[in-house]
Amino acid sequence: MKKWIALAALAGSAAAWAQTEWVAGRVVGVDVERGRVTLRHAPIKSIKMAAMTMRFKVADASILAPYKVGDRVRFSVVFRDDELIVSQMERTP
Ligand SMILES: [Cu+2]
Repeated sequence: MKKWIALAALAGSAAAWAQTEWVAGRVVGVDVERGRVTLRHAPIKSIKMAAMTMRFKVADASILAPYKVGDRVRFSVVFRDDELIVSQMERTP
């Protein structure tokens, strides 16, 4: 049973990885110390979230270092321990 659950989890994460949804956003606030970024983001279809401005936790606070308010970005989110976090982010023109 345990083995089955582990396999299902693996399959699930592989599928999620294959379908990474990049979401357009604009940086509204950066808190490197707390590993949080506030983004005004486009709808996130995979989790049925409408466009809004919200604060996200990031997977690794160091990814925030190069960003400042006003930057245009694209990012992807994942659920980790029941929490929505930004796993990847990059600047867009
Ligand atoms: Cu949101």
